[in-house]
Amino acid sequence: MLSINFGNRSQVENSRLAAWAQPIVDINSNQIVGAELLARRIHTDGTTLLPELFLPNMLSAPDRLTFDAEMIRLAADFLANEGRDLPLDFVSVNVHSLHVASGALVPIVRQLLADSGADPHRLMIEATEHDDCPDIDSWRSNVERLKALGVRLAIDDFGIGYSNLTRLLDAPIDLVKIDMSLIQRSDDLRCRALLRGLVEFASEAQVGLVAEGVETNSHRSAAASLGITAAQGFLYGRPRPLAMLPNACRHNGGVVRPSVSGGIRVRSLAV
Ligand code: G
Ligand code: MN
Repeated sequence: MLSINFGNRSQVENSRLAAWAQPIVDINSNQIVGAELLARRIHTDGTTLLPELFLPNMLSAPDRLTFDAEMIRLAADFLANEGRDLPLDFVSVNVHSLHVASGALVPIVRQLLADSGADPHRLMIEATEHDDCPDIDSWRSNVERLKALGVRLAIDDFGIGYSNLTRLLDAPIDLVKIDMSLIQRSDDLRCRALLRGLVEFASEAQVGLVAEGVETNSHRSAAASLGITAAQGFLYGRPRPLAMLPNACRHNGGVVRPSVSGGIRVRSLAV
């Protein structure tokens, strides 16, 4: 049985970083097409600590950069080893937008790709919209430098926080992940109109879209009827230890059975 809590400071000190993964599925076939890695810390006593505990302590830029690099290393190592032959289009990892805009991630990603031998195209960098990113010119040029390494770029949590339309327009983004707050109110006519515009933009700009926070069949069908082709959320599966992802991709040909109680069942997927 997985035991999870928010822990305390001394638990964080006696713990190691681990990656968990949440599937991203094709909204029509329910096939797993990608996975987002999410940070956890595993205490020496086996308890899993959630990022709400350890991430807020780490918002200063150098610590956060090291943290982002460690998560990218876990993703790259997975892609080069257990994930090498899985039919996954990408594995994504969250980074602070400021580290994209500053260029600080470029040498790190280059080095981690070289160290691991991972296929760069299968690594998706998610720049979160929780963080301000005031300098559009350096955003564009450093997104281009990252893309020159062969990796793909996603905008995460689009629609909340510091979402900035010029960031979409000015840089060669591959994927937009639409924040769950928009997906979960997509029966609201004005919200649907906004999402229709985003779908039209994505088709014109050849950018992929993921509906985040799909928890119910009505979230799923609203997103599908708008033309959003990929989804992520509790309907398909909660985050699970990364070691369980290969089984999830192989089980039933990688087709997830949507379930309001959580999609993938832990017990059927022994680590
Ligand atoms: O900001 P980002 O989109 O990277 O956050 C992913 C977070 O969203 C994870 O902590 C994950 O557990 C959570 N999450 C994923 N799917 C759902 C969902 O369907 N509903 C809710 N409420 N949270 C979700
Ligand atoms: Mn994310």
